[in-house]
Formats: sequence, C-alpha cells, structure tokens
Amino acid sequence: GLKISVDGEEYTAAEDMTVLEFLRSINKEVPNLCYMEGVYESGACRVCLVENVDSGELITSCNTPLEEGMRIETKNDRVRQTRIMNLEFLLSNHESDCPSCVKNGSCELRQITEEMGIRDVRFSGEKTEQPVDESSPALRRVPDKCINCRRCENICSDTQTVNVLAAEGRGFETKIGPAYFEELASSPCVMCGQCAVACPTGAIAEKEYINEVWRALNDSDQHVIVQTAPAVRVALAEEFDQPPGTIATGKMVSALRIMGFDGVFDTQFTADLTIMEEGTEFIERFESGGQLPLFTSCSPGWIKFIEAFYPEFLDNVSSCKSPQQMFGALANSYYLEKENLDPDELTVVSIMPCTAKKYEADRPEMEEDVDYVLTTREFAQMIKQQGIHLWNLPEGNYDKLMGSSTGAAAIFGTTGGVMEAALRTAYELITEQELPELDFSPARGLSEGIKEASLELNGTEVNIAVSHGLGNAREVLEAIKNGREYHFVEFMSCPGGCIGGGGQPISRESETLEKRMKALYEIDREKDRRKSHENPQVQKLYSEYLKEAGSSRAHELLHTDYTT
Ligand code: HC1
Repeated sequence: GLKISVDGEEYTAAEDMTVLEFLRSINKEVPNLCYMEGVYESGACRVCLVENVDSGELITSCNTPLEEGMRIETKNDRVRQTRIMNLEFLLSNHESDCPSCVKNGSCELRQITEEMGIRDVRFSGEKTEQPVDESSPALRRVPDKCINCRRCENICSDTQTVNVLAAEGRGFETKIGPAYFEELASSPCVMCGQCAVACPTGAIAEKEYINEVWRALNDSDQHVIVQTAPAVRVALAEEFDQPPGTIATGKMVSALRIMGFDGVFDTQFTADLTIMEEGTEFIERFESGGQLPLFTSCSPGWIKFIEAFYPEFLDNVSSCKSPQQMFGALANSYYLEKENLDPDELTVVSIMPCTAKKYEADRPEMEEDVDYVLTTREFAQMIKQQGIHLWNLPEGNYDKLMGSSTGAAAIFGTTGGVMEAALRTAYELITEQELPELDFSPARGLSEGIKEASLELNGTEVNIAVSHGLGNAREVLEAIKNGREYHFVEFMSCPGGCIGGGGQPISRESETLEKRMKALYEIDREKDRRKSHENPQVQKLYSEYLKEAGSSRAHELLHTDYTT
C-alpha cells in the first residue's frame, strides 16, 4: 500500500485511487460539484481542492491520482477560503431564483453553499445571458443556471454517445449546449433526461405538466384517468424519506384516488399486453424467416436514437407501441366504449420514470393516445402540494379493467426484464411446454452493459442480447453490422433501464439502482401469476375486443411505424 499523511495523521492506502476516493474511504468528505462517482471527474468546478503540503499547491482531489508519500491538508484556512472563493465565483454568475427553481429541493449548488456557510457573495460582475430553451416537449434548458461542470456533457456524449450537449468557447465565454446553440428540438437529443439527473443545478430539467394536470382534475367535465409505470412504484418513496427499493404500489394508488383521478390503472397491464403482441411478432418472424434480430420498442429514447443514428435497422424494430401508448390507445377505445364516454371528455395521464415518454406521447403518429406525462418527480411534487402524507395512506388497489398484471410486467422496469418476460411467454407458446425455471438470470443485473445468452427453442439455438445505456446500444448495433447474429435484442436508453430513468428521484448513492431493481424482482416473485399470457384481464381483452394477438384490430390500435 501507499503511505499517505492527511491532516497530520498517517494512513496506508490502496493503489489506483484518486485523492478524493481515498479521502472518502477514510471518512473525510470533500465538497464537490463536477464529480460523479464512478463515472466522471474533471476538476472543472475547483471546489474539491486540498493542499499538497510538499509542493505547496492546491490540487483538485477528484482527478489527482494518489501517490506514495503524499502529504495532504484538507481543512486548513487556505483550503477553506479558496473553496469558498471558487464557490462564490460560481454563484456570482448563477441565476439565483432558488425558491422557484425546479431543482430547489435537489440542487447541489444550493446544498454546498449552505454547508460552506456562505451568506454573502463578494463578487458581482458581468453575467452571461442566454435564452431559456423551451423547444423540447420533454426537457427545459435554463443555460444561465449552468455552472459548466460538464456532467451533462459527459453523460450525453460518453455514456449515451448522443453528443448533443457539449462545451463551446473558453473561460467566461464557455457555454454548454447543442452544436451552434441550436434549440434542443432541432438537435438529435433523444430526450432520455440523463442530463437532468446529472445536472447539479436547475440548468436542465424535465418540462413540467403539473398545472395542466391539476386543471384537468379540477374540470368537472373531464373524466381523468391515470396509468403508472413499473419503475415508479420502487422509487417514489425516496421523495418521502424512505430508502430506495421501498415498494409503494398501494400507497401510490391511494394518493392518486385522493388527488381525484376517476380511474387508476397500471401500465403493467399493457406491459403484459405488449408481451403478447411482441411475442407473437417474434414467433412469426422466427418461424417464417422474417427480419431478425427483433429489437424491442418500448423505450422512446432508444427509438429516437435508432431513427437518428441507425435508420438502416428500423425494420428490425418491433412494430409494437410501448405499454404507455398501448394503454392510451385502449383508453381511447375499449375504455371509452365501456364507460360510455365521449372522446372529448377523457383525459389520459401517465406517470413515468422517463422524460422521453413526454416526447413519445407527443409523436404525431400517436398523439391521440396520452394527454399528459408526468415524471416520478413531478408526481411526488403533486402529492406534496395536496398535503398528502403518502406514508400514512392505506394500501389501495388499481381499477379492475386495466389494472391487473403479472410478475413479468413488473420486471419491465429493469434492464433485462422485457427479455425475461418475453421469453417466459415465447417459450411456452413455441414449445407448448411449461417453462421449468422462470427466473432467467443471464438477462439480470446492472454491472454488464451488454448481456448475452443462448437458449434452445424447438431445436433451434436462439441468441439474445440485452443492452442498457445508448453507448451500449451503439456497440450492439456495430457488432450486428460486423456479423454478430442475434435473434432478439432488448434495448433500454437509460443505464439500468427504467429504474434509472431521467424522471426518477435524484439520488447520488451508488446502491440506489440495485435496490430499485431488487424491489421489482420482489414484486415479480410475490405475484400469483408471473407470465404475461396468464393475465386474465388480458385474456378477457382479447376475447371481448381484440380477438387474438396480432389481429387486425390489435394492429390498428397497438402497433405503429417509425420515421427516419
Ligand atoms: Fe418503462 Fe415501459 S418499462 S418503458 O422502462 O415498457 O418509462 O417503468 O412504463 O411504456 O410497462 C418507462 C418503466 C414503462 C412502457 C412499461
């Protein structure tokens, strides 16, 4: 190990660490803004400074490697004063409308300013002035709140390989944004919202539709119904001081009823339906020599990505709408008929862990399906606005008609889940035998960005892959171009799948995704039925309304096509 001295005390350290990682390991937290654990360090914010006693220099701890014999001071007055000064520089060019900022509750700049005890900003000089960008249906950019930490750039360019957010200019003139400062809507932004999760301030966040939804709920002429995505129920509780992975399904349903929704439904119902349609599509392609591999289509950021960057693969994408859009289409047909409602009287709201779902609902080919999409964060806001104590509520139940789901649908919310759910059904439909083991472990887990497996279906070896994060999607597509043969591939835009969506509660803890994932597998395990084709309400929908999977009615309502 390395011999290191910190604030006059001797330590032995492991090799290959940065100074910041080491300081954290000995329980000395260092304030920082541009650093993202395990992902990114740039030294750009200069808030994590410590003193190298031997060189006399102040060094950025996040990107300086630990070296043998280093002597470090973390709390002398020079360190403290310089950190404060650097923060004041950032604050002097930051739009400080904190009380009304979308990130008020989760702003790291605000939190660090408080921790450092800054009560006065000594510098007031020139400020950069850039227009707010409202062009995107999913995201809103307020460049004057940007502190140039580059976290969004790193996520957008390195992790997602979308390369929309990047820095231009130097020094005071440095600005982060799409190339030539065009609007987000004219850029190839896929609206995954990973930038909004990464941003330590309110410089980029979801576009909110809270007021529109309150207006609909308060309009006595409107029948307002809501659907909730799988990953919301295992993250919402974090906004109410519960640990990640707390399952909030029943309390969430109760809150929605108190808020005044006329029907509370589950996107998991249409996730089961998606498996029926997509499974049927796979079997058709598989048995009749159709275009393979089949790519999943439920993650709208992924759809925008393939449309923008790999249009040559669009025939591989399943024609199934996502569960969100399938629900919207059924709400505006099946449900409308059952309830004897006029189309103008119905408002359909979705609660999603995803910012790109706002964009999906806005796509011209299916804009009739869903009216408003709220993120998990917006939903939590609304619960708080009504003074509802989520944790004191009883466990509510979804409405019957489109509220029941199997375990297969719950795991849609984590990477690998759609594949596992599809295999549970496809195996039984193709082989006409019962699947001996439901848990499909090769598709599970967060540590690998691309997971692969092979299984036998009626004597044919089927190769599958599961990819999460768009950089990994790019890698899979390049591999296919170079001859890799798969039959079925699941793609999710966000690292971790929907549990890590751009609309989820913001957490800087490394275990959060793991805990949300485990909670979804727990929901699956606890369900009486764990295969989509065994969902009785889905069976009823087919017998009453759609006839069979892949029918012309099903195609009309539940399938779509893509644009280049
Ligand atoms: Fe997802 Fe999906 S799982 S895309 O990750 O297929 O957003 O949660 O709702 O539509 O069901 C998101 C989650 C979600 C859809 C389903």
